[in-house]
Parts: sequence; structure tokens; C-alpha cells
Amino acid sequence: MREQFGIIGLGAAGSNIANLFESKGYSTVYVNSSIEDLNSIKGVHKLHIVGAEGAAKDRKKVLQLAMESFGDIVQKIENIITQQYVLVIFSAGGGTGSGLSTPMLKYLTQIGKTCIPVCILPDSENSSAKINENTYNACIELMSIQGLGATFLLDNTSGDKFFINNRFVCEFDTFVTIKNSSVHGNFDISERKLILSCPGVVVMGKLSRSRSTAPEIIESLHNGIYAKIEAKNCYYLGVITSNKSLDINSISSELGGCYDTFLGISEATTIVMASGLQFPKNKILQFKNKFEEAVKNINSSNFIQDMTPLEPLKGLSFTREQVTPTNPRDLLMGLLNG
Ligand SMILES: Nc1nc2c(ncn2[C@@H]2O[C@H](COP(=O)(O)OP(=O)(O)OP(=O)(O)O)[C@@H](O)[C@H]2O)c(=O)[nH]1
Ligand SMILES: [Mg+2]
Repeated sequence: MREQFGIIGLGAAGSNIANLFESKGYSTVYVNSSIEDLNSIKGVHKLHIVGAEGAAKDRKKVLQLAMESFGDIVQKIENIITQQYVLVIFSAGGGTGSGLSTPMLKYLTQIGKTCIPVCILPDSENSSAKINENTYNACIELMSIQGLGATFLLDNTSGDKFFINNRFVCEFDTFVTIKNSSVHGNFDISERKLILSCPGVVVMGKLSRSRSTAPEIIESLHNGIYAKIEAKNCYYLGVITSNKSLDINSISSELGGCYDTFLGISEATTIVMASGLQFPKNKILQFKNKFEEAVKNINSSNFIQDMTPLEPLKGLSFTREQVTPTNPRDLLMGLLNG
């Protein structure tokens, strides 16, 4: 199943996680504005933004730097990543990954890919005003992109960053590769792809074979490496477990009810995924508040950039919208001028 998912790592953090996927055999591409960062990765397909020496946490600067080479970069990516399902991995806090995430996700969606964004949320409390500002702006953009699949929000307050990287890759890889069966039918790869195609936020949990009761599975969803679930109701819930008597409806009820559930039985381990959740509004606003607080303390009004209203938080659609293609250069121009 691994061959059905392509991986794109943007910036340093995105590339670190992408590299773990490559070591498991996934088709992987790395994009960075910093040649030093690319050199530090042992990967096959590395794409440098021509002429750039890093973006120094400036999201707009990376768009300007990529203006001439973005078309070439996406062309190369299309040649390497032939899969329908593409994980686009980046940290929202830096310049390169955060800035490139929006045009990359929009472009790939426009050419018909099912994008699965994997967005790292920095530890707001222990980050600079600039990182908080970037994170908020990247989240606002991410929530407004039409036609995306499920979005993973990795929460850097949940542990050490390398622990989070390893944990995410391990959980995702298990979800994709685990063999299972059930009296109700196998929880097959098309159902797993359906869960991953659902717009909104997705969370996962992985437990050892001996921990497979409904409360333990629910607990794993609430205490994983992902941004905490703030609003009830998911759309899809999938569980693969050794517990043949598991009542999946009790997990669904605890999540406020789901549109559909999938259950598979495996002797190996327990893995759970819930998708179609709302974006965590309070968590995202924390970045804005932290930024504004720091700016107030710095007491320099011209430091404040325009913040777009939180419109996209209001509604979520569960059907991927059709989008019309734009050429790569116009896409960057639109973002710079918009
Ligand atoms: N989970 C996780 N977070 C990371 C990792 N590396 C950096 N971060 C976090 O991501 C933020 C910085 O993002 P980077 O990916 O380094 O930035 P970049 O995309 O390379 O952008 P520039 O260097 O500014 O051009 C910081 O808040 C870090 O704490 C990583 O490997 N894993
Ligand atoms: Mg960097």
C-alpha cells in the first residue's frame, strides 16, 4: 500500500518527517530554499529554489524567491510523485515550508491530486512573535483552500519534535499497511483512503495489542501528538483492533456521533483514525493572541500585519470541491498580491 502515497517535505521540519517516510520506501521529494538544509537530508529527490539562500521565516519572501522556479519545481514533482494521494508536510512556523504550503497544496489540488496536509503547529508559548504570526497566517490559508483531503495538525507541545516525527510516521504507516479482516468485511484500503480524503481535521491513535478497550481507544485519540479535538462530531471513524467484541458505536458516541464507521480485526496492534473534525479554533487563535501580546509589549504599531477574519472556521464541507487550474506563476502572484 505504501506505493499508493507520495510524500512532499517542504522546509526543514517537513523534510525531516518526509525523510522518515523515504526510509520506509515511500516516493519522496524534498523542497527547500536552503541548500544547507537539503544537504543535511539523505534523500534521492531534492529540489532547491534556484537562487535562494533560505527564507529566514519570511513567508512572503519565499513566494518571491520561488517566482521563477516554482513552475519547474512542480513539473519535477509531477514526474516523481505519480500517486493520487500526496502528503504535503511542513511546519506552519517557519518561512519556507509555511509559505510554500499554500501554493503547493493549491497547485496539486488543481491538477487533481488528493492532498493530505501534514501541518506542524509550533509550541506557541515558547515561540517568537514571528513564528506565532506565521503559524496563524498559515492556518488561516490552509483552512480556506478548497478541495483538500484530511489535514493532520501535529502539536509540538505534545512532546519532543523528533518523538513527534517518528510517532506520526509510525502511526500513518501502520494505518496504511496493517493487514486485517472482520466478519463485516475487511477494512480495506479504499475505505482507509476515504477516511483520508475527508475535508477537515484528522486524528490518529495507536495502541499495543493488549490495550484495545473502547475507553483506551478514545483516550488515544485525545492524548496523541495531534492538536486537541475541540468540537464534537467527526465524519468517519475507522478502527483496526484485536478486540473482536469492540463496540465501535460507543467510540462514535463519545465523539458526538459519526457519519460512518469502519472496523477491522488484526492480531498485531490497535490503530484508530477519526476524520472530518473541525479545525481547533481556540488552538489557532492562541497563535494570534500570542503574536498580538508580544507586539503590544514591543510597542511598535507598524509591526502588526493585517490579519484576515476567521471566516473559514464557520463552515466545513465534506465533499471535495472542484477547482479550476491556474498556472504556477499566476498562483504565486495571486498570493503575493492578495
Ligand atoms: N515536529 C517538528 N517540528 C520541527 C522540526 N524542525 C523544526 N520544527 C519546528 O518548526 C518551526 C520552524 O520550521 P522550519 O521547518 O525549521 O522552517 P522552514 O520551513 O525551513 O523555514 P525557514 O528556515 O524560515 O526558511 C519551529 O517552530 C520548530 O520548532 C521537526 O523536525 N519536527
Ligand atoms: Mg529552514
